[in-house]
Amino acid sequence: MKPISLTRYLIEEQRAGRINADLRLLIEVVARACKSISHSIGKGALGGVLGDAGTGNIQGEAQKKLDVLSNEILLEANEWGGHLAGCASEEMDDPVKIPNVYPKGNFLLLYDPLDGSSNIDVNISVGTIFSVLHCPDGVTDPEVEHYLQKGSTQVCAGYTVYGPSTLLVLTVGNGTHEFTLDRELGSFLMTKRGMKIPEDTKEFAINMSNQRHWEEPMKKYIAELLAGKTGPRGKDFNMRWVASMVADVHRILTRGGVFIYPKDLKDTSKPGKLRLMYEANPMSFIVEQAGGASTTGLQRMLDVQPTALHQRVPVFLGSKNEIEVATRYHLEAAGK
Ligand code: AFP
Repeated sequence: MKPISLTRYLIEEQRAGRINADLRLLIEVVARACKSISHSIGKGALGGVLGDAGTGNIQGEAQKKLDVLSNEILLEANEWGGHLAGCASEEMDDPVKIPNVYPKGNFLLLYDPLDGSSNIDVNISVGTIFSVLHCPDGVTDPEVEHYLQKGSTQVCAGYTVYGPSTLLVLTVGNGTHEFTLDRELGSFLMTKRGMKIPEDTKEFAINMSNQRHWEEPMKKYIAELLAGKTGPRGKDFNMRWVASMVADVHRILTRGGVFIYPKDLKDTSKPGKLRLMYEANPMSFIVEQAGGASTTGLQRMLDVQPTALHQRVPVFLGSKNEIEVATRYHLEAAGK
């Protein structure tokens, strides 16, 4: 049977009353922008888009040309559509206001336009991550405070992986589904409905080079996995680390595993590397909708009350039973 298109899937979700027309059109606009990013990435060196932009973002990280380009593509595609009250990005210090010449909608869009961009110059998968929130009632010109909503209030979350094929993985709160870009047709077609993360796993993803900086419960958890069959867990574990969150999370959605970016003591001013609002929250919504779990090590990610737009957070996500063990060790160490 021919796979259904993203457009058909979204219309069916609208008919079932799970999304409204504005959210459907907003997702279509984001998907269209991602096709354009995929096209630019696909050109590689021939498109003159590789390398550094010579600028930095709010996190003090060097921006790649493709970070800047992807951000502009998403911004340009979304500001005139009439579905947004505002949007915010990893690459911009402050949220962007919708110009007055365009109609405004009542959704807020947050995104990381090109996650894993330090991989772009070596031709390894990168991606876009996005999260959609309601703009609070009565607010027409949203400020930062209006974006600071718990992840549990997200109405949609998704990511694309620009890899051997371009994939879009999406949830509107009714399961997590995968769409593959048909490059000839130019449309996303559903290739997996209702993705399910196995509850148990023998695979973990973590940047082991930070091991000496980790807190004790983290060291203990990973030491047990490394001990394999001869250790307390009684089974051998394998390790994978792409250093593109989208690719690591996609592997976990496909065959299980855990992805951990813990807090470490290398720079105590940073409670982790990853960003809550446009990395951890959308990924956590997607993972929970696929039967997995996601925590900060101490609490459910989607229950964290954000305090800043670019806030960092420790991330533990993936196969439920493993996340439960890692989280338990952290809670015990914290005396909870
Ligand atoms: P970049 O976008 O700077 O490449 O960072 C990618 C990322 O935020 C996430 O996608 C990876 O999982 C993680 O950082 C990789 O971190 P390490 O550089 O510590 O391996």
